[in-house]
Amino acid sequence: MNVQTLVLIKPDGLKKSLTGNILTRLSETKLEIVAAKISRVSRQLAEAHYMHMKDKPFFEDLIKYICGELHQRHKVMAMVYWGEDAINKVRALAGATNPEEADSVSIRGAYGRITTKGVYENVIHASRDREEAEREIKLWFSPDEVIVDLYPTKTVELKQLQKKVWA
Ligand code: 3AN
Repeated sequence: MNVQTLVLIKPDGLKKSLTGNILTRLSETKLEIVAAKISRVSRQLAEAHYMHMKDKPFFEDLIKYICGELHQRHKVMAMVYWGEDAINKVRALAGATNPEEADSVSIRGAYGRITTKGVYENVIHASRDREEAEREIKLWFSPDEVIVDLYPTKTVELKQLQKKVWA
């Protein structure tokens, strides 16, 4: 059965020019990329993404990390991978949360580190389960940015919408 999962290449991955390596590793899964973009990460988006971590002592560092404040790269690469068993396949390739404990050939094991301040710089995010994937995909992408219909949508009429277009 096809499922979808959110993948983020975090600011450390972008700063270390690991995008190509990570995408190559992810291509081993033979999953399809159905959405992709480079995204600025506002504090609001970061807090919503990591809302389940808000009571952790490292929450503030985690927010600074994903917002790019630790790497002077205020962006992430966000993607939706889609296909058979996508969540488990991507999580297996990503490796354990703690990069020191991650299998050394996993993405986090190969490229992640723990800083002297104790921040896990683990290069990549991958949704944990189907509920988390749905919440996260809806947070990072609008329906028209995804090329397959993943979740039900509705059409709303927006009046006086201001939108930037090419001049
Ligand atoms: P995962 O990203 O593997 O699903 P979560 O959801 O438990 O793991 O944690 C979210 C993020 O919080 C991790 N990717 C990592 O950046 C950070 N994190 C988790 N546990 C710790 C920890 N003990 N110390 C520092 N950072 C952590």
